[in-house]
Amino acid sequence: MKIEKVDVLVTSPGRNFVTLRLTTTDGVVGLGDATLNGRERSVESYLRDHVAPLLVGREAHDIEDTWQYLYRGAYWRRGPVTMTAIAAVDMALWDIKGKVAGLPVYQLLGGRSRRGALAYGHASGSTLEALFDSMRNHLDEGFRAIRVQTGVPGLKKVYGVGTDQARGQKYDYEPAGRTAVPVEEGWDTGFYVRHIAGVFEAVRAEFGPELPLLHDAHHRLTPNQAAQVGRSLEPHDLFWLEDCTPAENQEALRRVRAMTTTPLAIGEVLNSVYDYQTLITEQLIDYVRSSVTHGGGITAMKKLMDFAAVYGIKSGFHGPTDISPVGMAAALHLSIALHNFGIVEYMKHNDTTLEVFRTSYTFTDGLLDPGENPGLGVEYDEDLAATFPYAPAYLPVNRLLDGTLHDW
Ligand code: CS2
Ligand code: MG
Repeated sequence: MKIEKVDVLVTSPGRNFVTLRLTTTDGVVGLGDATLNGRERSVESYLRDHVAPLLVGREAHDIEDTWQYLYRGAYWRRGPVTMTAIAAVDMALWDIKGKVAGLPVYQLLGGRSRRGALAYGHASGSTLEALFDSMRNHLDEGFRAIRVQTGVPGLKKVYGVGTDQARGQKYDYEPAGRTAVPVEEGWDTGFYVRHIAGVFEAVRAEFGPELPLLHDAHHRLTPNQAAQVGRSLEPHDLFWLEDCTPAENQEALRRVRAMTTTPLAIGEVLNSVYDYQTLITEQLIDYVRSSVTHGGGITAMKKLMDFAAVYGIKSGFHGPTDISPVGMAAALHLSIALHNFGIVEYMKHNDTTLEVFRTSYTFTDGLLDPGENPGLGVEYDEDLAATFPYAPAYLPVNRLLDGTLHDW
């Protein structure tokens, strides 16, 4: 069974997505997610101009060899564009293999290790009152673990804090702004460091000691600041503190790790096992945050998680709305199969996205399940998708209040 046709579909049903569709000589269709938020066209070109011509005529069943062919064969390795493109091919081939076998992909990865994958939702509010409202909405929706982000006094807007919604309304936001150039936000780490422990103290007082709480610091802290924040959060027993320092410096985590027992998660901007080598062998983190979409696909993420398992490190795959439902499904098949699963992020896609991408995964009592459909279990409505044309959108840029460009 050969790969016969390669389509790269760039559309915007609810937000921008890049979808790879492979069709085999037997007419089996496989889907892969190739969305790289704010840099969508680069992956589209990589796939269309440099990968598609190499795929036509290849054996569709040879997933490992195709992965190595695209990774080693290209000479140029790693990086978000390359790894997202390879991931999309990998996912589509697993989708095809599952459909041919008549099995959901998780069965091909070793079968089920748990009843469902614990998912965390995103609660946020510009004030404590709005945050509590958002948390109650999430609890009502069935979430059993919640990420908490808030406004910071003195700062106009903070990334990851959605527009406050009245109780009962759907909480939804698209972090990428549809503007010609990125929106710029102002930041002061001191304001944040002085504020954050009080937020979690108030949350624990309101919601009790048991609810798993997560928090994302978005690469904004120095190792010392991260250690200080981690220590100040210890009494509030976080499930994890995410991306406390810029992720590319693995050694920075040594100091943070030595100073605090708050569990650490890192990696949504990392895309290969080599980015984790020090983090894993020195046990500097507790959770791997990469997505299947940006981490080279199911094949690569399974190997990364098997390496992490040796050191007792668990998965916490990135699952924001800029991972398409295809990427989300791939993450769920892997999450159900892995022994060292920890948690998975789940920012529900909006209705428009879910009309175009028809999914078979379910969310019940706080647990996600990939479903039993053969393959990844996602169908793409090309005609409907074509009615939502791509429009450039950017993530915001973060500057200190004096104008210096800052990490985020
Ligand atoms: C965030 C994301 O989900 C998360 O933890 O960090 O909002 C992230 O910034 C975006 O997915 C980037 O595209
Ligand atoms: Mg994050």
